[in-house]
Amino acid sequence: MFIEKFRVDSPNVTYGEDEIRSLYRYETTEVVHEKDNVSGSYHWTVRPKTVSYEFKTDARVPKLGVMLVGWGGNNGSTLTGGVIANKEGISWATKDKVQQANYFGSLTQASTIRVGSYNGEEIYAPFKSLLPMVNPDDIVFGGWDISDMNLADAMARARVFEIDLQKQLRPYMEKMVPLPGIYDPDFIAANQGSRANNVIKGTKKEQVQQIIKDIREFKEANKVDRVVVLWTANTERYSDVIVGLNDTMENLLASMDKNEAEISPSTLYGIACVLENVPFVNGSPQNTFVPGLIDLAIHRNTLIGGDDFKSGQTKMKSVLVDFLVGAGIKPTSIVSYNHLGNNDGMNLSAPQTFRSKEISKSNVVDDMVSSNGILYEPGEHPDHVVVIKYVPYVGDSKRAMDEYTSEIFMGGKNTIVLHNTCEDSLLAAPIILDLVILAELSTRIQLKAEGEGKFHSFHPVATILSYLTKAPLVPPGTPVVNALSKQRAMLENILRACIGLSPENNMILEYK
Ligand code: NAI
Ligand code: DG6
Repeated sequence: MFIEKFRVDSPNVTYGEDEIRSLYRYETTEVVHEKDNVSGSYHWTVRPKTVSYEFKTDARVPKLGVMLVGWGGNNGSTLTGGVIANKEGISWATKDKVQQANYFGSLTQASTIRVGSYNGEEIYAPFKSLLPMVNPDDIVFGGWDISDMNLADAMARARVFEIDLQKQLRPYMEKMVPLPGIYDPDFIAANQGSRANNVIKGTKKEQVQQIIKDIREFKEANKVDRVVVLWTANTERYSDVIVGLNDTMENLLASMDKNEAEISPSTLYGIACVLENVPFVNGSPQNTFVPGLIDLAIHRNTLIGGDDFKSGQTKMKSVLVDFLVGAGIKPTSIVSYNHLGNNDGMNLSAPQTFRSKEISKSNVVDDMVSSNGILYEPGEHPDHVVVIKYVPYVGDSKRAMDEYTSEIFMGGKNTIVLHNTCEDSLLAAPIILDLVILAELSTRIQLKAEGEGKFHSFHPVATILSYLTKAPLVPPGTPVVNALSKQRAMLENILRACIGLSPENNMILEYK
């Protein structure tokens, strides 16, 4: 059964006008490797541990502005048009039916959580009913692009939406024109040069100052309370991480002042946002978050998150490999091929930008492999190959083919083959929405563990967004979790804790 909303009735939870407070018992385990005093040998001990936490969530939902870097690209124009279509209640004719706008593919807008059972029936509520979240229909969009094409023409160039929908959206989008962007041809493919007719001139420091000015003016002009910036521009090559250049906050800022060549545009946008205390999310695979930028974000306690939207092929991988390894089956070879014909595919046809994507797509099974020492020797990995080809004719409709070969019982081999065809931007757009909505929400949550004097926000490196990214950015020294079900559970359970609900444990003991 589905319910629209609910309220928690508990002595541990208070719903105020401005904030929701909860007291929460965090049940965890402590693992120790200790010496036995009698035998002198070492053994592993696991101790259940309970830590009390207090959460407080600001319940006042701000008017949110979202500024996209790469606004005029396929993702940017698809997201903007999709939100307008939802807000305006637009429907359009396809050859099959009259289609209504929706937010399918968005975790916050179109998925549900189990809240309990009632008269023997499972009760589900919208994910977004857990805590007060921004309604995507109310978001004001803006942003930058190195191409000055207006959003209506950009939507036509993207060839993602049906023509009847495009015609209805055009009047809303033709006056939307991206601000000039920071362009550095050294960081993206040479084939993007002809697009770059809308660029910010000046030194790197002046470019950062311009981005800060743009954010302030956008905020003022649109009367928004908060802004989140998200990179959905071209994939860049990796930046070199060099001691003295970008390894610390001080060195990165000094290098910006000296106009050092090896600071990428995406890192410059990141610096601007962190200096302005605006959350910044990276939807592409490059190492925008060089150590100096992470350091700066930690010092200024500004949310950063990334990297690389997890939309199709990788999402399947982080489900399938988790299932296989969790079932005691040993994946030994994973071959992921895809071809696509959009501008992203053209940019990725250059070796340096492809390499960034290859890295983010390749590391996604590491945690699952290392979780099973029965199947894998220490350091052993499945063969894992990633191929991307540019085929202009297919446009945004990416074709992905995957072959998973595994060893099964008694030396048998099992090969699974997947073929997926889908418009890439229709997968990415709802993920962008989730990223900005959850990034904004997480800045309104504060917590303190027992013994901690003061409430504090989450760590500025937002692991809470991991479900949505291929290569989750984590604070230095923190484990990376790629398995999709664990990432979803982490996010849902943290939001449940904010309203005093225990994690969904699926035990259903009341019926056992
Ligand atoms: P796109 O090429 O259509 O759009 C990118 C836009 O960024 C272009 O309009 C370009 O002019 C602009 N741009 C490039 N450098 C810029 C800069 N420095 N400042 C401002 N604008 C700049 O690409 P698409 O399909 O929208 O994808 C965007 C990014 O998202 C790519 O890096 C892609 O790899 C990544 N991504 C996409 C996924 C998907 O499913 N569509 C999934 C995962 C990642
Ligand atoms: C070619 O792989 C283009 C890429 O931008 C991908 O479409 C994107 O990274 C999505 O990847 P995945 O593996 O999540 O489908």
